[in-house]
Amino acid sequence: MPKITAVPFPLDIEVGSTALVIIDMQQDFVLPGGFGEALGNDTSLLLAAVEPTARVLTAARNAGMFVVHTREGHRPDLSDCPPAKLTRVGQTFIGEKGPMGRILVRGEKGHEIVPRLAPIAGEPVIDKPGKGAFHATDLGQVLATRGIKTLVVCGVTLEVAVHSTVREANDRGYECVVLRDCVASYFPEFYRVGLDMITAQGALFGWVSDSESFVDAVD
Ligand code: C5J
Repeated sequence: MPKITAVPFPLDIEVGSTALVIIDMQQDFVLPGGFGEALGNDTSLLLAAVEPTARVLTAARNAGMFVVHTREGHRPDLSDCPPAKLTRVGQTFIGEKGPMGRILVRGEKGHEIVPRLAPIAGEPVIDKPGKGAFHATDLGQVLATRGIKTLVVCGVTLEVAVHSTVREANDRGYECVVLRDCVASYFPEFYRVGLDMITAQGALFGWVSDSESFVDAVD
């Protein structure tokens, strides 16, 4: 069984019961003109995670590993958007028109996954209205149907959607491995602490590894 080098200790990852989960690598977060930039952030910090994730995605596909993508966004009428998300100062532009279409709205260009990581046939895309990928989605059902026990997690942002999803998954009994160069934050401090929080106290929420170790493990 492949073993991946990780902190706080190496972990077995059986290809057949492991899924690569790529979280919210959407144009709205990663490229200028979307949600991330509207919040006042430097989106280039997130773009840096795309190439390492592309290498991981290729390795996972070559190994025959199950791949799942998620997207954060809302129905065009915003009926699935919690009122607080619409009214909190700083986020009131959800649903407004930007250069990539209506911000965080399904069907708009900004809502799409960046072309470099575009899903292919057989890779489910989970549309989620929240930060965590299990909340109000069928992700649990999709993973259970495939007998998945371990999640290798990439995506953005580390402290928001990645952390929310890893915590939800950990509570549901999944082993989670976050790949440090395949996740990103708009805030360097959140990136550092976010990774430490996952592995603290003997893998409180899971493990942290990197793209090279993943590729070596499944090669
Ligand atoms: C944020 C996300 N950062 N997908 N969403 O609001 O991490």
